[in-house]
Amino acid sequence: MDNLQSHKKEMVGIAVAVAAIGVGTAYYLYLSKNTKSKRCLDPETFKEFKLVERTELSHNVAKFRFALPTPDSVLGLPIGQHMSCRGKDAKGEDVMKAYTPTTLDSDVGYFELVIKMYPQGRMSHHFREMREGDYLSVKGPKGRFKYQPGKVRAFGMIAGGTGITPMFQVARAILENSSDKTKVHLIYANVTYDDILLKEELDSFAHKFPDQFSIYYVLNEPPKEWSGGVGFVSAKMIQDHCPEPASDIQMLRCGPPPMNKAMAAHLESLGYTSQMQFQF
Ligand SMILES: Cc1cc2nc3c(=O)[nH]c(=O)nc-3n(C[C@H](O)[C@H](O)[C@H](O)COP(=O)(O)OP(=O)(O)OC[C@H]3O[C@@H](n4cnc5c(N)ncnc54)[C@H](O)[C@@H]3O)c2cc1C
Ligand SMILES: *[C@@H]1O[C@H](CO)[C@@H](O)[C@H](O)[C@H]1NC(C)=O
Ligand SMILES: CC(=O)N[C@H]1CO[C@H](CO)[C@@H](O)[C@@H]1O
Repeated sequence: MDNLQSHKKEMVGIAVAVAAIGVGTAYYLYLSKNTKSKRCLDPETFKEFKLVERTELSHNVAKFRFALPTPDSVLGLPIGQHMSCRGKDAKGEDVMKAYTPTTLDSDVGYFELVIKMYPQGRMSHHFREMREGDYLSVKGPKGRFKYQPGKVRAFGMIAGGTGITPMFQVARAILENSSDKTKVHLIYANVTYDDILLKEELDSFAHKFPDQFSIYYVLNEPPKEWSGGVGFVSAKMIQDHCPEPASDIQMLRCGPPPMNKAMAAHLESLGYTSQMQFQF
């Protein structure tokens, strides 16, 4: 009797243990499947993504939406990092350039690139020729920048032309997280008014988050009515529109090489140390 009882108990115990292991394993598989299969980028090999929608934003700028393999996939790109896109130039030769999506991993099932296509640009040619249904080769993530909420009190950002895309991504991540109080002060330089990318989105950030986000546009060739800056970004503009040098702020730069060089010199002259700066 006693033996039988304890035997029964033992059997129940084993059954419970087996069930627990089964549930645990299933849960583990479920978790790992859901985290692994959802991330699509691979730093070692190019992956192909299908262009599902192309929207012209101006005569030489278009927004490209690419589908991820499943509707619940996420790209898996850390905020502020970029990826390498590979294509063919006008001569049919391989070309590879860096791009930062304007979307985040909170956008599930797709990612978007906003691309400015230069008449003589090599990768520009590839994007100009891309049609819905075509595939783009992408590898990543790339880049040293890693955004962590609360690491700095404020960002100053100086962008030129398409250099806006990494800034946009960081700003979006901050502003869409209501518990992230980091401030963002952006200076955005371009040649003409029509060159300004993502203007509607940027203006809506400034409107929705007036205490957290500010933007100052600078144009080489401003329209007649213009309240922003004129010419190149000057040290005075940085002083007036960005946080003062301090150990808990960071200045981010992304623009064409001559502009980055000029901005680095301005920042140094204003007393920003190299630890307070980052170039994408
Ligand atoms: C981190 C990072 C993120 C980027 N994200 C984006 C993005 O989201 N969208 C995007 O469109 N680009 C982005 N770029 C720029 C992109 O990598 C390419 O430099 C750009 O698309 C031009 O490549 P291309 O091969 O067409 O031109 P190239 O063959 O390299 O250049 C051809 C001609 O275009 C001119 N040109 C090239 N780049 C510029 C420029 N920036 N300003 C003015 N003239 C230029 C050159 O003077 C040259 O005459 C990013 C760059 C970096 C470093
Ligand atoms: C939002 O911000 C808080 C506080 O800064 C941070 O702890 C949290 O990880 C952020 N959430 C996301 C999704 O990044
Ligand atoms: C794409 C584009 O127009 N880029 C320009 C925007 O303005 C900055 C600053 O004037 C230039 O350096 C970029 O080349």
